[in-house]
Amino acid sequence: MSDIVVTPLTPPGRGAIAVVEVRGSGAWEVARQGFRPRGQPLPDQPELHRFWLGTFAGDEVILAVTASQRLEIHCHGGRRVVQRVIDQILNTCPHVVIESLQDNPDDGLYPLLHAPTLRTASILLDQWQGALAEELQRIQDAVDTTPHKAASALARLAEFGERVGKHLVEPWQVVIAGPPNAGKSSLVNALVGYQRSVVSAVPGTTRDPVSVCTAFEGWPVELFDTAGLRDASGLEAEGIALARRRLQQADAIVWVTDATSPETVVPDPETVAVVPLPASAWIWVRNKVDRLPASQRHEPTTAIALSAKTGEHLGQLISAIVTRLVPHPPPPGAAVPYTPGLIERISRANKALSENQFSVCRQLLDDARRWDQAYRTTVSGL
Ligand SMILES: Nc1nc2c(ncn2[C@@H]2O[C@H](COP(=O)(O)OP(=O)(O)OP(=O)(O)O)[C@@H](O)[C@H]2O)c(=O)[nH]1
Ligand SMILES: [Mg+2]
Repeated sequence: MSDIVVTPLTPPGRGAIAVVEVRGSGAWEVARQGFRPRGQPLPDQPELHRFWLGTFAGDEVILAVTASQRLEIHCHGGRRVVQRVIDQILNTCPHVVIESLQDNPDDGLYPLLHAPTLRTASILLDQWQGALAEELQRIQDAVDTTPHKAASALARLAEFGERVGKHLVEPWQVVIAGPPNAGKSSLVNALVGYQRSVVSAVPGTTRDPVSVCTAFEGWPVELFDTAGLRDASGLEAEGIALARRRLQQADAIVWVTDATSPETVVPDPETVAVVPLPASAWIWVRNKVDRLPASQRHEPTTAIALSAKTGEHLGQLISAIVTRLVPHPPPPGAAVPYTPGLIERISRANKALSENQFSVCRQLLDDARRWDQAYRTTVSGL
């Protein structure tokens, strides 16, 4: 048996099912030696596009013939199961080449392997199908003929990179903050749909920032529940210091107040020492409106009146968060720079064009196109 290449096609430990590809002239022999079919024995020769249920290395798998000299083993997605499948292949044939997927953040394939939501994955697939390549080509042509059109298209592309491209893998950070006992932890739990944070009637319950990943309208978001902000000492003061640090890194802040409390605290950057954040990053929430009479529920303030307990108007908060994070979502099929390297080049090209440095701009766009091309070759090579 010879000439076998084994490639795990799915990123390690991320899916319920993993796919291990075996290709080469000895691939069918690997299947015949290691695979135990549920029913009839495997045929002597592979039959294209057929699949069989059975076991491989002790685990239940599906074996599929995808092309001549190419088959796939679909097994449980756990890392150990995949390793067992590979070990079993190595036991039957020591001259196997194991290929692994490139898995570092600057690699073109990395975002697609790690896309946390369908929406971000579909943006990446648009780029794979050439959305960014075509837009870069159009902009390059326009730099020479209609520079003002090139400038506006490039500015839009750079904005998509900064606003969206940076978060196709890494979630936005949204911090839930406010005075003690306002219902911050309850709100986090309501937003994610399960009891992630401890809730209690005692003010000062949450100490360390507690984070949880979720998605709003298909955009990946990491929510942080924080200690209630007030003058405190000891352990609570340490929790408050951590909360302030979190606030400074936030992409958006939800400031929760208790609508039934006589002293409603309006978000004040001075109070929480969040100097670098623009006012537009704040969303003010008046929680616990279920405890107010109907006439007082929607007093005219800029706050969103809601109830973490009943879920009333939670959707309004989600829409407000999404609008803060992605004010101009890219339409389906739009070009979006999708790796740190591409985002950086396109942002610099945009700056160069705005300063009439045409040759620098052209050079950077050329560079970005080469990068994008290399990425698409990697993906289609799979
Ligand atoms: N009626 C009502 N009670 C709520 C609501 N949200 C929270 N509570 C109650 O308010 C109390 C405090 O809730 P938490 O979610 O622990 O408040 P917190 O802001 O996280 O408090 P700390 O962590 O101590 O800062 C608990 O008794 C909750 O059950 C709400 O929308 N309606
Ligand atoms: Mg809490």
